[in-house]
Amino acid sequence: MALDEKIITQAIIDRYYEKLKASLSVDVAVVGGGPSGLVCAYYLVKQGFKIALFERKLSIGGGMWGGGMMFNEIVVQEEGKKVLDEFGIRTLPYTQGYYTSDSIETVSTLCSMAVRSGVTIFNLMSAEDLILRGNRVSGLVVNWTAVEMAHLHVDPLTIEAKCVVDATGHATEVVSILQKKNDIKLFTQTGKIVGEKSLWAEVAEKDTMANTREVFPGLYVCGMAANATFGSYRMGPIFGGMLLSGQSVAVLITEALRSST
Ligand code: 48F
Repeated sequence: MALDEKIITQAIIDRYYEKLKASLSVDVAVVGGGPSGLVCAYYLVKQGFKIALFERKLSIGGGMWGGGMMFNEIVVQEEGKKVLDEFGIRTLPYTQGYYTSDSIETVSTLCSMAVRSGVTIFNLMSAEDLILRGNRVSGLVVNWTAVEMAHLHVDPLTIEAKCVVDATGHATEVVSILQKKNDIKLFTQTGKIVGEKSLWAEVAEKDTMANTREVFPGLYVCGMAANATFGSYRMGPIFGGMLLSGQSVAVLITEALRSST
């Protein structure tokens, strides 16, 4: 059989458009494909929700690939290890209560399990705005990262969503956009983004769980974005909190979506 370039091109376009059209209205739109966003998307899709995840970069995995300072190993505690176990990711005990795992195995498995469970991931797409209906976030505004990088004057498209998750890490981008563009009050102490503090692993890991929550009607934060929004410390290359935060925000959203139907 002779290969036909037109069919190859058509196949890519048709299949991509199928994915895109099927994602124009979702239960949850997750922004950011780092560890917390991937774990969140995985647990939500397992509950039967329709999930699309938008990642600015070409690669999924956020800050996890590089472990700590490009040493591609990550550290998790007992609770974080349980999440890795659920994904079938191998860990090695290091010393009492500390485990390590290969960051490449971890990212690639989180990503693979999320996609194979039904999460639709759009890489190379950035969330540049939100849709607000009254006092509630009801969708995302997305554009190609290439448009953003080239500063092209090209209008975005929209994704309708019952809930949006900001899993954008340190930059807490989605919440920042919401705050910048609208005269709103967040569910933080100050009503604004409180901002990230310097590194303190012990407190940061604990705080991540408490800070994983709804920050405005319809908008949730998880992972490092949760600590940046609510004003806690960074934790450095220990990842249990990121994994548990993704799991925890999925539980919160599941409860919220189930109780609203
Ligand atoms: O930074 P990131 O890995 O977030 P996380 O899940 O994990 C944080 C850890 O990696 C580490 C840490 C804890 O040990 O401190 O930093 O909280 O992943 C965030 C992803 O979001 C993407 C970004 O490219 C990255 O892959 N992202 C950020 N802004 C946008 C975005 C945006 N506006 N649209 C789409 N993707």
